[in-house]
Amino acid sequence: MSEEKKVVKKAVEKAEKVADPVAATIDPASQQMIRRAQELKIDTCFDRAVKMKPCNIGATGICCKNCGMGPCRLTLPKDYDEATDIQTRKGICGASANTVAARNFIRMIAGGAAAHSDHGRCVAEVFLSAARKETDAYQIKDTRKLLEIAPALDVATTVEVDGKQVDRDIDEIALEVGEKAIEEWGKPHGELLYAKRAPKARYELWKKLGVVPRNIDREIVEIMHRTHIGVDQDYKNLMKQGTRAAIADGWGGSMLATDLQDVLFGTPYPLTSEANLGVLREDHVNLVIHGHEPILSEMIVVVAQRPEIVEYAKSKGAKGIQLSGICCTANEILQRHGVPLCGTFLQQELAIITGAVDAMVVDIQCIFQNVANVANCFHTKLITTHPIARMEQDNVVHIEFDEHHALEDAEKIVRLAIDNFQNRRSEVMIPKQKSPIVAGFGVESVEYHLGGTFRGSYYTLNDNIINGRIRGIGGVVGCNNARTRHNEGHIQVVKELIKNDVIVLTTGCNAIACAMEGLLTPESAKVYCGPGLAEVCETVGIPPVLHVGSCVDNSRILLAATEVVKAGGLGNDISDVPVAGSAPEWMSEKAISIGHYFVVSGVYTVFGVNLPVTGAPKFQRYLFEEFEKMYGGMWDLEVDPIAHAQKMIAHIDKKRKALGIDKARERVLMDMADRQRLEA
Ligand code: BF8
Repeated sequence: MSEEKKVVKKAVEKAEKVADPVAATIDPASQQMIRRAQELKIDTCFDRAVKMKPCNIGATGICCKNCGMGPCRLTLPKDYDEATDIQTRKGICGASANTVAARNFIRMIAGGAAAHSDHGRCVAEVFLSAARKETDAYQIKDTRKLLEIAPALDVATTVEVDGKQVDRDIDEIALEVGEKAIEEWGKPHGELLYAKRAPKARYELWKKLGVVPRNIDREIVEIMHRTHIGVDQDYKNLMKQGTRAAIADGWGGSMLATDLQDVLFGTPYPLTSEANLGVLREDHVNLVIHGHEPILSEMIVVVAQRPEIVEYAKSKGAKGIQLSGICCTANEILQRHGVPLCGTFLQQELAIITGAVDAMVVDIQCIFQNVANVANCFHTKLITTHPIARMEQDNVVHIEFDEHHALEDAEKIVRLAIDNFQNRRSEVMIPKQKSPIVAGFGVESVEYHLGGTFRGSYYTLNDNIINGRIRGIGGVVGCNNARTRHNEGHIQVVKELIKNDVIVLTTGCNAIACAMEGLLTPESAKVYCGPGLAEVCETVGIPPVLHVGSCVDNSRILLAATEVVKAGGLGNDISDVPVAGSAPEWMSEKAISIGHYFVVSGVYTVFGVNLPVTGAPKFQRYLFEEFEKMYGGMWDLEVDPIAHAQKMIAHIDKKRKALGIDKARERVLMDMADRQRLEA
């Protein structure tokens, strides 16, 4: 065979390689859609992951492409010797593997913090417009939450009149909150105001270590400066800046996004809904909302409920309008309106492959460019809406969304979806799988459910941790990753935790995975939990896995942990509490930023899949071991989901022992024979 023929044969073989649906995902609905895509010869991320092998040098964190002399690949030698590594393994400029891995790592933090924080900035701008009454579409809805966050932004809620303190005008407070909030991104002096929302001991530790952020943008910019060729060449100093930027994300941009969204759109309280591709309805106009900022999706929810719009849909032959969500926008409109979850990050192409999606509207983050190619194979209109997130394909419609005419823009989008209903051209195939869920927990509703209106604190949660019914708290979050079986890691980690009496707080795509698996129902407690957690869930009527929102809402987990500290009995800082974090299937830079702000807030945090640090063992040890000495929290990597959960449980037990509450749990876990012996 000629060389040319060999090349063509290889290319054909490569092109024909497709994913095994069962190996690709644990979800039967997704398996069905992957098969359907393959029949239709439409490639999905699952097929592309089979065809494209990852670069092992990049994946282990030791490829430097920060200047034009590289990329320099600092492959880990078989005879790696830490003593000589710094002299023998270096880039053209001399950068060591530790420097390269740390630079890459904090650039990921910068990317993630920028994404969350730019989202937060956009919300703050809309908030300010609403406070100034420049827009009718957005109003200050949750005044209770406004009054709660105002003091943290140094905004007074009362004013002195005739020697007495009286309530200040709510519009005035909102305006000042908006102005103060927006300053957090770029103020020239002072420090991030929300840093003081952390437990006092944590804030003081950050102060001592010099990592309290100055403002949000500055910390991100400084990462880009320090990682430029020839600037910071000390992995410890690089990580110090990575830490400052991560705190600016978790306790800054993300926390402000969550708070201001709650004030504008309402603080979530538990509600019921459904999850998975089966929420699409053949006889309805299906409009799928995908992305992250609720600024757009909130308006679509409003417009889609208007009677004249529903009538318009009926005039086109549909029975109504079915909204559903993908990715974190899904979590946002679920937690405030009960709009069902259509799927996770890896299901975005699969939703269109059902043939039932009349329009998919996207804003920012986690949107595959390939959704445009998939949409082109169907009648689906793909609509981009954000000036910073457009697509090159010709079939994409761009309707730029502007808060000043938000409702008009939303109406244009909904009508486009309705008008497209009659254009369905291929056979519709909607998987039947969907699971009932209870979602919409927040710091406030956890307090209500586990503390009651009488106490109004985290006392009951703490009490159940102290008496051992609840062993500890797991924050399990993050993405899906096409390099690992979709949802398998998420579900195995969460099931192992709840089986061992660890209550789980979840966000992001982990929350959607748990929803699809039926873990977000109070009934699941009886099936999957250990006896202690099952008893608490049954008594209080909550699921063992609490959906606390989207990825920016990981800030809710930080504040919940802070409330646990404040309620007393479990130490003085987050690092004392029996809590552990996890992202079993992470893939985004946002996940790295989240992981790092969990770690430096005092939480032991385990990631699955891989971490781009393993090519620089000394740097890896710094993150995995030495961070614990400084921050009380540290990174870890564990690919096996059961071992992953067990490591979290071991950490939780270590904290229980340090608090002197390990004995209480041994008592709780007496079996029936033990009890009978005692009674006798
Ligand atoms: O912000 S969990 S895949 S959707 S990055 Fe993206 Fe990851 Fe999903 Fe939400 Ni978060």
